[in-house]
Amino acid sequence: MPKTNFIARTLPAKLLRVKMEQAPKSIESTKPKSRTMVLAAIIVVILVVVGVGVYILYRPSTPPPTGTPVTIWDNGPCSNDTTCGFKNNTGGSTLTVPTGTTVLWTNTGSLSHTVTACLSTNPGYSAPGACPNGPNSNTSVNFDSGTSGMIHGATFAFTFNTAGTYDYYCYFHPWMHGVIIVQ
Ligand SMILES: [Cu+2]
Repeated sequence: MPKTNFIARTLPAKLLRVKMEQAPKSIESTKPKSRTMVLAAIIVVILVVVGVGVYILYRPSTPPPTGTPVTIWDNGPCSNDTTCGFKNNTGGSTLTVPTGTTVLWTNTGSLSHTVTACLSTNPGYSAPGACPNGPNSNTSVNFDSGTSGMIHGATFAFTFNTAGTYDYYCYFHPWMHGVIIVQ
């Protein structure tokens, strides 16, 4: 009787010990592998992010266009000439430059705008108020940024090689006026 008792008590204990010894082994053998994989993935992600960052910082970029600046601005709605327009460095809408000057318009507003010379062949010329002074006297000089419009941050450059007075407007907002006087 005591013998069978001994076996009955010790066998489950032995089995339990074996199970307890095996269980941690199987966990320990899988953990380092998954940790290594996660670490490798993190390192790859970091390398990719750093690589892209270095590329963006040091890639050869095209130089920004240069010229005498004119700002295209708006206060949102652009419903009349007090909420949007063209202005030079001194705040006026008329810019006087010597012959051969490149003028660079930059749209700082939130809306799309255009720089369109007052010539009867240009789109929007006949819109009420677009060109109150009529067409420019020198009809051979034309500049137009296009009816697709200049979005925020877009620039448009034109070099004035012929003396004269050049009125222009915005195709979308014909009450936006500017003048370039080339001397
Ligand atoms: Cu406009």
